[in-house]
Amino acid sequence: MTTVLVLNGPNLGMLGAREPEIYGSATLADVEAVCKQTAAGLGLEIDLRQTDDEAELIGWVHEAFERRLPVVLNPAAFTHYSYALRDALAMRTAPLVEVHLTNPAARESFRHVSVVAGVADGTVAGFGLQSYDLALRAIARLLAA
Ligand code: DHK
Repeated sequence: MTTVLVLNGPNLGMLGAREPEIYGSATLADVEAVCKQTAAGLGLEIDLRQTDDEAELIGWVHEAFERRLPVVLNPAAFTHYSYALRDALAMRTAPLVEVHLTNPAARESFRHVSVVAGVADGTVAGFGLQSYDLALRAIARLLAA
């Protein structure tokens, strides 16, 4: 069974407590539950991880490269400025879908740029927890294509 890495960047471990008026009341454990349920229906397994550390996240991207694993990635704030993350993702050997809970295009101007989007197959943003559901469905389509 194919494993999908569901990688989450800084501050996403604080979901539920973090600015709930923006990010909602769901926790990262709730994100994991949605991902597990969706993945089971698609015949996939997920390995969900979160870090506040850019180097650790890049290490996981290298692991995905080496193991040829598809990735659903919420880079959080790294989305907007981490060229190092972008360069790691450019090496990818399997589908990559960028995901966001909120719609960055409808928020502050610094969130309007994603340095990651250009190396992803696509981006799902603005649907809260369901963004992850949709991203996994996109991964399944890409794997089947
Ligand atoms: C999460 C973050 O932490 C922000 O830095 C991004 C993203 C948006 C989200 O909507 O999931 O700008």
